[in-house]
Amino acid sequence: MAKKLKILIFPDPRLRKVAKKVTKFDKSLESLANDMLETMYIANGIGLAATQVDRHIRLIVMDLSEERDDPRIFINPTFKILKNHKLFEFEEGCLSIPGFNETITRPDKIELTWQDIKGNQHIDKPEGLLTVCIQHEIDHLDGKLMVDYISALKRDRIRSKLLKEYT
Ligand code: GNR
Ligand code: NI
Repeated sequence: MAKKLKILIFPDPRLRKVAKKVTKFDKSLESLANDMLETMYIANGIGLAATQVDRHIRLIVMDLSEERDDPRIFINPTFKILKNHKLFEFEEGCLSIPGFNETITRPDKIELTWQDIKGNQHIDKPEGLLTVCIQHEIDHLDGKLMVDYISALKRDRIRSKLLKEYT
């Protein structure tokens, strides 16, 4: 049975750890991915990185569908920014920074490489929200957060509010 995991909240230092590559595609990986999907659905998120549940491996789950019936798993994801990209602004939210949305600028054209739950390799040029979300999630795996793109003043305000609310 899938289990709900605890999501770390900024400024928890564990959100700054860099995740390690997945090398074993076994039942325990599948079980963690299912627990992360369950956790993401309960939290009404569109994506979740393993870092956010204090598991420091390169695993991401996502569901961008309105119906919440299109679970996707990305393992060891990497991307290249395409030469013809433009910069694109999008208002992002983060389950580890609850209650704060920030407009973040990212490249809009990438080539994405990842492995599935069986370890099979995939490559694609995603469109739209997937492009934004996968960059947000890969940032988590690298210990990076949305608030790293905004001013230190705003970031410190968010930090103190969340510390008061969650600790
Ligand atoms: O649920 C989420 N929504 C979202 C909206 C815009 C850009 C990125 C995201 S990801 C976020 C869930 C989350 O924190 N993933 O790490
Ligand atoms: Ni996030």
